[in-house]
Amino acid sequence: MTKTLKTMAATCAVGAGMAIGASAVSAETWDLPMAYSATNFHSAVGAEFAACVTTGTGGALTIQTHPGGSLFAGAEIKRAIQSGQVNIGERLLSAHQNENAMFGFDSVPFLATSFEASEKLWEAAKAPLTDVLNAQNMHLLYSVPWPSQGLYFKKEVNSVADMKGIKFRSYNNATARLAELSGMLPVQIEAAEISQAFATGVAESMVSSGSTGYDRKVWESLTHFYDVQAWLPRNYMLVNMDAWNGLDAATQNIMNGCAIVAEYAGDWRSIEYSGFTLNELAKNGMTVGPAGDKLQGELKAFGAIMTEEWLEATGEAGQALIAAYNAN
Ligand code: PCA
Repeated sequence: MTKTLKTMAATCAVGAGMAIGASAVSAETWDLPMAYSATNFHSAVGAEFAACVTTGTGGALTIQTHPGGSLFAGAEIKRAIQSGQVNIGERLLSAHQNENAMFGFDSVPFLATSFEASEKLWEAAKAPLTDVLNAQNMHLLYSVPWPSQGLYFKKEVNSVADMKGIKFRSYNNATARLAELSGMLPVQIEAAEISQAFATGVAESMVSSGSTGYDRKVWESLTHFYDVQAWLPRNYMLVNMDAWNGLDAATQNIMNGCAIVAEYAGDWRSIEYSGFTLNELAKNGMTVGPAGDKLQGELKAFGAIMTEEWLEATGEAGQALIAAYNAN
């Protein structure tokens, strides 16, 4: 090696060493709490999103997911993000409808009952919801719907009269209100805890997707799933606004790119998981099918009441959202 080459090689080595040293100093890890089991499709999409950001930033920003409520229970995740206890997290926002009724737009019974309608509703809701989230010091990255919501019981149910007095597991205000209107007794329980709640008899019914029934193996305690297609609630990937503003533009771009891919992949997984999980419920011995006309009609009437109540609670913002949805 000539002297010049030797010098160049040494310079490169020092340069590379400095670069590695510099990125090691600035490398950060963000913990990402999630409420649902690691095998759930939302959690799988979140893990892929995290890997995308980690790879995309060359490890300068590593995102570490914590599924199953292991870092923060579902009910605590939103506050943890807002307050900066964590920089990023995923949450079902309809559970926070008591803070702002707009968070419940995705849980109005029979407003949007298919994946297609849910997508249309989301297009109409995205701008106003982003405003609400920004005002709460959060940046929205992406949102993915759950499959449509059906009713689980441990007996055959043909009408609302059959539901009277049943202990019902709720996950937000809308589910609790539906229970109340049907004469059931609501008790709010996170998905991570429901297998135990059903096994011990704390709850004996719920409204949820086939996905959550499958994730929590509810056939061990429950027998019937009525695919009433009431609504498709959504999960949201949220970043603390100060943490977001602290990122350089290149990192923000990578995160936004990964978020677009995650939302797209999540939409498809939700559709696929829907059919797969309903089959699995049946394979494991549950009676799976549509509700009878009487029950479906009675539930629709509750939907009309709850739509009125939601419009009353949201006022002009809710009216504008529905108008935008209908115009899409
Ligand atoms: N599963 C979640 C929310 C909606 C759903 O399908 C749950 O039951 O908690």
